[in-house]
Amino acid sequence: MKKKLSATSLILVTILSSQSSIAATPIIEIRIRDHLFYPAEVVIPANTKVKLLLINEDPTPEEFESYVLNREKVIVGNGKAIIFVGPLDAGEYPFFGEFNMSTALGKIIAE
Ligand SMILES: [Cu+2]
Repeated sequence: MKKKLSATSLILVTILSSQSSIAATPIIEIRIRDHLFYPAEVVIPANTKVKLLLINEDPTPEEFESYVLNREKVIVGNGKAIIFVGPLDAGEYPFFGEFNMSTALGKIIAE
């Protein structure tokens, strides 16, 4: 006869499996300096949710924006911001700094 999991062990399994998925989110650091992104090209694993940590080293604010990623977020001068992207299909996803569109250009490459 199939043994039923007790309520406690079921909860335990759920917590453990959620713990492992939270811990596995890769963090990618992108710095803004002199109205440029460093790195400007970010390679991430496809089909994986990642956390972008944007660090603005300029004293002026910048707005991280991407139409294809459907993301838009202001990073204050000398501030930080977090943006989650993905899971993405393999491909290229351009982003830009709306306050400095002629220089602040980058892309995420999911492979
Ligand atoms: Cu915008």
